[in-house]
Amino acid sequence: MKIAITGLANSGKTTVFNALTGLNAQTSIYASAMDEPHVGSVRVNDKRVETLSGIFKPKKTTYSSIIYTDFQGLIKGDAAHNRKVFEFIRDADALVEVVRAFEDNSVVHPDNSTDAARDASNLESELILYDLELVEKRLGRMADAAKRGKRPDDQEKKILEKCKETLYNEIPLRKTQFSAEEQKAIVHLQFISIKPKIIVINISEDDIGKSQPLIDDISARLNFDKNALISLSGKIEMEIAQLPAHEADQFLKDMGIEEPALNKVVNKGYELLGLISFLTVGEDEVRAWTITKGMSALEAAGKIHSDIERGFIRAEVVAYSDFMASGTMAGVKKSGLARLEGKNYIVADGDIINFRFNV
Ligand SMILES: Nc1nc2c(ncn2[C@@H]2O[C@H](COP(=O)(O)OP(=O)(O)OP(=O)(O)O)[C@@H](O)[C@H]2O)c(=O)[nH]1
Ligand SMILES: [Mg+2]
Repeated sequence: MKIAITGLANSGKTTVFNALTGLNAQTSIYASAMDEPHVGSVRVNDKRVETLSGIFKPKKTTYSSIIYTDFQGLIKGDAAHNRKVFEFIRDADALVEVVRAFEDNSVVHPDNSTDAARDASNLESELILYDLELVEKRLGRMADAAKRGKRPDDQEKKILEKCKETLYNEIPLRKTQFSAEEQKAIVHLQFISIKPKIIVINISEDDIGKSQPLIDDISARLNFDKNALISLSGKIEMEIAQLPAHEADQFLKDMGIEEPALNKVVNKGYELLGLISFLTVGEDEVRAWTITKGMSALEAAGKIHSDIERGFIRAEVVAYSDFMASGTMAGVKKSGLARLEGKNYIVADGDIINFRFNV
């Protein structure tokens, strides 16, 4: 999964990037002008993988991972600049938008005052404007081609008109229902406002544990899903991410933080994108694989290797909880909790799968 961190200049994007990745990219009180995004890959903590690795003692243990990117800030009303920024994040699966709510006179706010709801609303408008430009360009090209005698693709045109109307009404495409067919027809356009978005409200450390009213206010004013709003102190979370694990735990407790930003963002990301994990175990490797909810056993097999998909015979499936109840594969089989499933079986989160295949 690829997550792009975005937001206005000086909102704390790089600080949050460091908090999420444990890296130490340069932050500054001035707007940065980096040419290339920061990129960091982070493993997705998964207790099940840890536990299974302890049991199977494999040569290798592999967690799922998330790639985070951090780039220049968006600028309100500067479509040319924003276009440049968006070009870098068009292949992201989801956006994490950092919105400043911390007060600090030494850090310049591009609009000269701290107002999280205003900023979040402005950012949403920039996403919408970018997509609208994209749709209009595409429709314009279709019209030109029609003039030259090329028959337009009616299906695509209809979907683009639907997108255009939505965007004109200042509604991001992520709030629109598209059929599977429609999605397929527009996926190549790589819209920005269609991507699932998590808003991170970057609060002052004094406001930790007190930000619910702010979250409620932003959610109401923007008509934005409360479930996809997270508040955290970027500065503190960045400090935590640099500490060794045992010290980090104590620090979190002292600060009254229930869960570090890292976990919150990953959990929300999985939830919004509808992702789940299945597991493979053995002496060689214990591994978590990330897939989309609703995928079949055959598609899951293809995630591992196209040969396994092609030569798919059966999937031996054991639910993680069933495995843990008996502790060994032999035990699970004896109690009849190991299932043989076919191609169309819908994989569940935590399934331990052994694919039988023949190529
Ligand atoms: N007090 C306080 N300062 C913060 C917080 N988060 C970031 N800052 C400070 O704000 C300044 C900007 O932070 P960055 O993380 O560099 O912001 P950015 O969004 O990456 O900025 P650009 O890349 O320039 O757009 C730095 O001096 C940070 O130390 C916070 O939660 N509290
Ligand atoms: Mg930065």
